[in-house]
Amino acid sequence: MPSEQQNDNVPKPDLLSSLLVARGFTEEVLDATIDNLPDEALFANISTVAERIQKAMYSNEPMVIFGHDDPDGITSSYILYRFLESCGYQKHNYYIPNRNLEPHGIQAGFIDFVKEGGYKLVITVDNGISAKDGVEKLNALGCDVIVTDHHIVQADTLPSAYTIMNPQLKECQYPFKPLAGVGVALMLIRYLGRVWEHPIDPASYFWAAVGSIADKVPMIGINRIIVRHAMENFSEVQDETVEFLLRNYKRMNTFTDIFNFMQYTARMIANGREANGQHTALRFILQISDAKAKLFQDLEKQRNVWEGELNRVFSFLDTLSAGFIGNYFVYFDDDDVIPYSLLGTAATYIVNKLRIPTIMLKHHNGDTVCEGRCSDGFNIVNAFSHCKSHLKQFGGHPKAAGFTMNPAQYDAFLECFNDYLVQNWITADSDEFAWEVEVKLDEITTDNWSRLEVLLPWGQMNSEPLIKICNVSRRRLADSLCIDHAGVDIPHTGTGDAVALWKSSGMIKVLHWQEHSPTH
Ligand SMILES: [Mn+2]
Repeated sequence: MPSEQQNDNVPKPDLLSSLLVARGFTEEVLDATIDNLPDEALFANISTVAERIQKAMYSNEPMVIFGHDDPDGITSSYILYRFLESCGYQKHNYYIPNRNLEPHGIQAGFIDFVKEGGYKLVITVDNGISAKDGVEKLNALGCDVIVTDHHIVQADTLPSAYTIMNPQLKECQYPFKPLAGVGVALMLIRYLGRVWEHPIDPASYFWAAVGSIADKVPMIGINRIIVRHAMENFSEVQDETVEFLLRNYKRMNTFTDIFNFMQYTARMIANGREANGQHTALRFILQISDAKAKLFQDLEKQRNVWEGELNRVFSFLDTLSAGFIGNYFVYFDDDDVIPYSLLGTAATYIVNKLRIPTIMLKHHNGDTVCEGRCSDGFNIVNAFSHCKSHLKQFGGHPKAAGFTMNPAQYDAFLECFNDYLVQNWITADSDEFAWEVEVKLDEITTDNWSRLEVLLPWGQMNSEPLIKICNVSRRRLADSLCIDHAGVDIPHTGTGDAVALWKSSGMIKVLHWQEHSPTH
């Protein structure tokens, strides 16, 4: 550190405390552990869920977990499947619908699967809360359906399921609502483990962390406790898949490395969609024999293709949004530039860039499909709810939602959506670089900088700290910290103020540079 010597006696500002204050966090937030988790019995209907699963297990009923083809859905399916297996269940299976082949929800392919397999019980994870028609069809086959989900509850599409576990249910007393689908699945197996006196695999927390990070849930409250627990106990996790993935991964020394590894795992299992309810990523995680390596190769190959696609789409979006001025962003992908499975990712990219509500639409299987994303200050699922008379089906969260609509409804929808925006979205002239803490360079020490790692995991409502470093030159900044090359370029001469993101215990990414005028 450059000025440490002359300033040895001057107390350094406590960056961490300043950030905690800026975020409205108390010290207790940082100290919370899984011992502080609320009682899962507070979930509405959870004892009914447990009794029905127990009945199925005791009478050896064929049962199937109906998941979802994203990392949240895959990890949800996995931890429930593994837990039941560890309890000695022998007749359970899973089905992961492929969004490229079938619309969202319980569709004909799955209903045939249940019929042919003679399944008497279906447990949905990370979906099902609006599968009214699908559940009706399954019931007609004599099959009970337990819905576990975290998406918003809509009265008119609520299924007549055997029972429903969802923190969003009005009658649900569980105090923390924004769990991921895998968070709900984790609370279910924690409850089952407790009432059946059967231990749950500690690796379940790792997978719950991966699914929660991937689903971009707010990284506060219970979500933070789950991920933090998984990070702090990472070295003790005994899991074939984690061990396998680590063999191909760099050394891990810090919590930032563990967090990055979780994100890497999420990106890996975001691939693998197959037909007939199969999924390469779930097969990879479940596989314990040599076949695991082959499945990993398949996923890796798909990830490379996917990342190539992603880069192509991102550079298209850069062109599309260059110089854009407006309150919100609508793009209809008439030319089929963006694959359906990347529509949500594309919308997120625009939101991060322009910080305005964004919807991306395209034709898909005869319908118009849409993915919407937004940042704080707007609620996209409420916007879709406002327009629901024009939609076939919609669902999601305040910051990420999607819908399906009859193409003929496009103009009417857009008018309705616009009405909602005009009334509910005020584009604040917000300073993009609203830093949380302002410091001078010599107030940063290795110590107070690396301590910020206790704020991990990053996510919605707890992002990487944004710090303004005043009156600094490029050389002095580079003497103290590594500068991430992906940030803005800082001139080699002169001084200025840097608005920078905390990237790791020794690294900074400068987002904005304000040069001091030379006359100063
Ligand atoms: Mn989810």
